[in-house]
Amino acid sequence: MIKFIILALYLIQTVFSISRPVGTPTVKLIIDTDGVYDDLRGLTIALTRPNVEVIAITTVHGGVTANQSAANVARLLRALGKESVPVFVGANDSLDPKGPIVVWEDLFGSDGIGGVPDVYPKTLPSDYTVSQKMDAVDALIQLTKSNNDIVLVGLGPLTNIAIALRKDPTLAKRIQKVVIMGGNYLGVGNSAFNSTAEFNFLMDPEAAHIVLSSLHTTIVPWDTCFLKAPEYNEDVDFEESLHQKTDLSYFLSNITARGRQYNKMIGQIYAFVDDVAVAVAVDSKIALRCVKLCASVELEKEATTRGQVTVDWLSTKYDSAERTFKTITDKNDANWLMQTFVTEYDAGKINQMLLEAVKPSERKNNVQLDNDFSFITL
Ligand SMILES: [Ca+2]
Repeated sequence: MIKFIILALYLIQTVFSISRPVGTPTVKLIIDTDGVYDDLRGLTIALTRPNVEVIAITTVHGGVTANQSAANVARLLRALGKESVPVFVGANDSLDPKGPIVVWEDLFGSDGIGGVPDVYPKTLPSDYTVSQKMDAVDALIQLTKSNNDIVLVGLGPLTNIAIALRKDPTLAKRIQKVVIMGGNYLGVGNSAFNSTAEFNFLMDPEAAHIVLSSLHTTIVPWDTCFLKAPEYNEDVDFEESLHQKTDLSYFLSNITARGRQYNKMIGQIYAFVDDVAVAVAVDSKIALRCVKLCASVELEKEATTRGQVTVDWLSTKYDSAERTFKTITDKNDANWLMQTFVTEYDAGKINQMLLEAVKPSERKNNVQLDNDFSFITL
């Protein structure tokens, strides 16, 4: 009998070691996104890596509304045959309400993904109705209760995450790690107004402030994306994954065409942005160099720096060795927690991840190209 039990245990262990290779543990992600074209390219990494389980995708206002973001995500999930991944719609405005979103159509197109609804896979009315009934905020709270090892990725304004933290402060303790694409640490901005602020943080500075004063996060700041792109461009073709002869590559090429053209017009490289945050969440070794700094967010409404990340470069607010605030006053005044800013990343590995994502031979469940597929050029 004992021999039989030992044999059974050995067989069970053998089966599990075959089905899950040693050294590739599953990373459980929840991704909060405003669903514009660069978000979708980043999402393809998470949705196609063999060691990654996307528990949910939550959507937020940003480049487009949270509802449009959900429809864009639904379209991507159809392209990948991943319709089983649940999508939850969240906040459609910032904590300090700013009213209806004016979509930056020159960059995003009318829908945030290039305004090409008729190219593969065509936009369907059902894209707008397939999201879950539960609100994104409640989904963040509930899903982190039923999964204790969630890595949360923020690719848009941090409104949903901030509301969730306010509603349930214990959320901060339940999340294993938070990776954010947003903010800056050198004052490099990417908005026409408040030009020292990064778009996601500027869209909801109060939300960014709540998140940064509640959690130690890993931030992929805009400065890194902007400043490192010309250097990495020497060795990596940021658009290589968009020029493969596959359905997903064509889709990503089409939805990014307008944005790439706009970038070209302003003399900017269409480099990796949201892709970096997703890749770092999937594999922390993607972050080649980081700097740990106590940081907060400028909230002054009339300031030209509203939305910019304020950085305590001299560590006057926080003792990094002791991981404590130096004075009670500082804690009460600002609560500047230490954040990890990614300052260099492995562009080659991210490119490889994207190539593997778009190549059918590298993944299962590939979908077939529509007969009426067309490649657009702007
Ligand atoms: Ca985004």
